[in-house]
Amino acid sequence: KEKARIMDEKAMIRAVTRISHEIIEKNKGIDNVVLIGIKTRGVPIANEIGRRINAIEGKQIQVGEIDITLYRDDLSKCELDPVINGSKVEFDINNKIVVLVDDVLYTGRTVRAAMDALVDIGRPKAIQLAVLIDRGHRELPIRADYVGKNVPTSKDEIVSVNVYEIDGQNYVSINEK
Ligand code: 3GP
Ligand code: 5GP
Ligand code: MG
Repeated sequence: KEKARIMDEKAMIRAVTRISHEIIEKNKGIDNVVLIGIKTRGVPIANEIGRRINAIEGKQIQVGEIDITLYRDDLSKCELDPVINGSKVEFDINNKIVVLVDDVLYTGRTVRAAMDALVDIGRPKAIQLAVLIDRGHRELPIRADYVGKNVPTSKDEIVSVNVYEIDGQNYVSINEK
């Protein structure tokens, strides 16, 4: 059940545009930078950041994707264990600045698993993290370098991120579990 719309399409576009500029500024250009979206909704967000960076810088940034699946090993506790399910990174990440992109940052366990997968396929110069929404409740010492919107939530709430490519609309809402 929807409780509140926290971002409309315009707000999402502005946030993604700002993050794109921040990635370029922090890294003094994008010559050594690649983007990797975390499935599912991190991928269209990474692609959109990529399109914006290409338009701003006038050159192509490489975009890959990584699939982290959440295994529910204890249904009663709803504990989710993120495992690496696959990746589509068709370029070398050695000595690159890899910007991981996800829709929502919560416990940080998915990002930790993604970093595990990355160091298995190469040795990045650095790993940075961009998320559309940071909803708090971290369980690991992980933070994002680029945040679309900080959204304080209770653990009973769900942040519903809708992206055009998957959901047919662009907006973010807070829903009751
Ligand atoms: P995503 O793959 O697009 O990120 O975790 C699987 C899906 O469930 C995610 O889609 C996410 O959108 C959605 N989801 C909604 N609320 C939660 C939550 O509280 N925890 C997790 N792990 N996923 C959630
Ligand atoms: P983590 O808890 O590992 O940080 O997040 C787990 C995964 O589920 C991430 O891909 C994250 O995007 C997603 N996720 C966690 N909480 C939410 C939420 O409230 N809404 C949505 N849409 N995704 C979430
Ligand atoms: Mg996600």
